Amino acid sequence: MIERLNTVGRTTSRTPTQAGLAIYLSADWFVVFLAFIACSARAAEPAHRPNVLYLVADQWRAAATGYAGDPNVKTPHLDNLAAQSVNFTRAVSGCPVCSPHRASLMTGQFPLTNGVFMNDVHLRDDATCLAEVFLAAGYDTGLIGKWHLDGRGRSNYIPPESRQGFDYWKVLECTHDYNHSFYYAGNDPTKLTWPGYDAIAQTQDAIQYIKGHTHGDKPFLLFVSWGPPHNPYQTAPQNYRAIYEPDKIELRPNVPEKLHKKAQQDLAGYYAHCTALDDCVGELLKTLDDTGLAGNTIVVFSSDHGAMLGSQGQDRKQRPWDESIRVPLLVRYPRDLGNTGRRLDAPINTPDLMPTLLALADLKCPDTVEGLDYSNYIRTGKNPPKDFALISCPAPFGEWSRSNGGREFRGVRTERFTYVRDLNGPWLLYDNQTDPFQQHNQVKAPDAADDQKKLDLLLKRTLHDHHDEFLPADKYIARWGYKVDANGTVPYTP
Ligand SMILES: [Ca+2]
Repeated sequence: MIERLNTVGRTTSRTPTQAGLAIYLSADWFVVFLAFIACSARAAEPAHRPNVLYLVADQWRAAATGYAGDPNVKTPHLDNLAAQSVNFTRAVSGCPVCSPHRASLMTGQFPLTNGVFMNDVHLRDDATCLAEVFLAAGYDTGLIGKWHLDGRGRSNYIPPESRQGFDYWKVLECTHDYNHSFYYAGNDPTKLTWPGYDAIAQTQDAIQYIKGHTHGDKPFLLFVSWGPPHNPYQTAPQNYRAIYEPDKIELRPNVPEKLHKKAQQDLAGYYAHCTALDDCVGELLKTLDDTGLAGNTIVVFSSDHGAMLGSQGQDRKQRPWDESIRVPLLVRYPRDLGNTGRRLDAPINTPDLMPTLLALADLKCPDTVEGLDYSNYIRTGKNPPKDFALISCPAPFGEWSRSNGGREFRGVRTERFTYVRDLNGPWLLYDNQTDPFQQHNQVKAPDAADDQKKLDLLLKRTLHDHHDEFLPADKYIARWGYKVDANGTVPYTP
């Protein structure tokens, strides 16, 4: 068999005769030859390109997994996945709320660029999105579950021109009524119902999709976008709720005492959702094993944002504290990255996910993307393309309206520090190394003045680079023509 070369001069297939050929080469040339083969494994023909299975939960904070050290939650399948994955220990959701995360994930852009800096607004149909790049490269593309980028009613049918490159489509804009959950399939505007608990039904659908690609000549990009563990917290199937007793939940030390009882009750339900999803993850991974697709499939597990759940006396997300901004992020790709778990501690931000995934799949990144490619950092564990993540709330709304303490902010999360300004000036500074639960705000503390000065410069330089003027919310709302209610929220029909 003769080895073929593609246009960029890399090999496109490997044969047993290559090993025999090597015997005839000198030692130096043998090294070159091995490098050549290693290279060929990455530059496959479209038919040999990796599949991508992207699992995204809603409101699953980084701390709430067994592998991250949560003393309560049971996530054996994710723990097993983490042991085989690159684990980004400081993955950040830069604008930690639903639609902004999802828009940044799909476009590789920051929220003020793509316009989705609030929930329930429409991501422009002409945005250049991740799935469109995969589709153009010959992939089958699929989305099952939640979208939340249409902004024209949370139960409305979403037309094909607004699906941003997803072909297989079993989607609802947004619901958290997990046991009465609707969706639309493809181009049929008939509202359908997921039987039982929607995450389990959606997982079963994803399993069928994967099985349908066992012998296909086209690779797939499949997003499974679950609604849990987002509130309501007491709605997971009973067998999962039975695992967690509120009284026995150990709380993070930054939950004030007056909230202990509520936090324990919420967390018991939250963890029940997490364990239900963990079983879904287990079934999907088993399907990849059973179909023989595991080696050549990039599996990503992450969430759109975290959850405060009583920490700092706060609930929900949008806030700049770690419980809100930090998300799980596992990347497993056995063929290219091996099967040994590794921790990567440099922050990675939502806009970085698209360019990184495209690079792992050896696809060209569109020049509309603002995020950075972390694939080399994933491969080598060295030289991350940057060592901080920009965090922001361009417009407080909804569950973090002004009456509830909501405010515009910009900040940086480095491996060690969190530094945040609001419109009045420096607001928060934490040394997360000595103060992992962020209980001692060091803003204006004399001992921290040097650190604050450096972080302030880093933030200002970053905002300058992003052409982010850090204006009051109403300027951006007017610029994008959004209509908001008295609470600062874009109204929506459920
Ligand atoms: Ca969300």
